[in-house]
Amino acid sequence: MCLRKRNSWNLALIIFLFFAPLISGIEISEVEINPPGEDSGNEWIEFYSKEEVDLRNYKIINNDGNEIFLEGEFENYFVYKCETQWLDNSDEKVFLYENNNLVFETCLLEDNANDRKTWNYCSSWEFIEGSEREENNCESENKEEEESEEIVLEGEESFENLSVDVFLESEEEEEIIYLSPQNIKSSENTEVLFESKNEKIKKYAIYGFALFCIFIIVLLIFDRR
Ligand SMILES: [Ca+2]
Ligand SMILES: [Ca+2]
Ligand SMILES: [Ca+2]
Repeated sequence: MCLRKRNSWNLALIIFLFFAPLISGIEISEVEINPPGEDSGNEWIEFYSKEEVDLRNYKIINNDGNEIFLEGEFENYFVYKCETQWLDNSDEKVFLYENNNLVFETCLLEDNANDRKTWNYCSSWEFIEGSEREENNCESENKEEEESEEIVLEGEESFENLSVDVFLESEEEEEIIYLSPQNIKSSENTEVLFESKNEKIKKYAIYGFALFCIFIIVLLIFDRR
């Protein structure tokens, strides 16, 4: 029993160690490899994490294999300023490790612009205007938002058009119901049938009354005899 429990704990630990790097929430969100002017001391790497992260177990490695150990705690955005020239302006890449497990890596970076444009990560990497310690202003995400807004607006418009069409059609149908010759015919037919029924009832009443009178007369004749 005890052995089975220990095996279960070992299995859970193995699964956790296997998936731990995948469930790490921290990511490299922006990189400035070629800031305006002098690069040395002005390059920076922005990190993003929704949850609070202790950076003690994290390190970054560039494409030349140079390591920098991180420290401190942060939530949302954190920017690491390189003390020296650490990021090349071409054929560069930044790897993020937690306990020697690779948890994130950038695309291959190149920047010959020597301006405030930086590499931003959203659903993919984009070379756009920098947003240090702020949410990235990715064009792809803006497009997606605009497209989804357009779809919603189109949907609303088509629904409004549809509802107006249905309303108009229903109004037309109502008119047709009141004005159609068939309807007029059917109402006439109903009146004719109603009249003929009344006439029949009247006739039966007259016949009944006549028979009743004949019956009374016959009774009187037999009574006199
Ligand atoms: Ca550089
Ligand atoms: Ca520069
Ligand atoms: Ca940013």
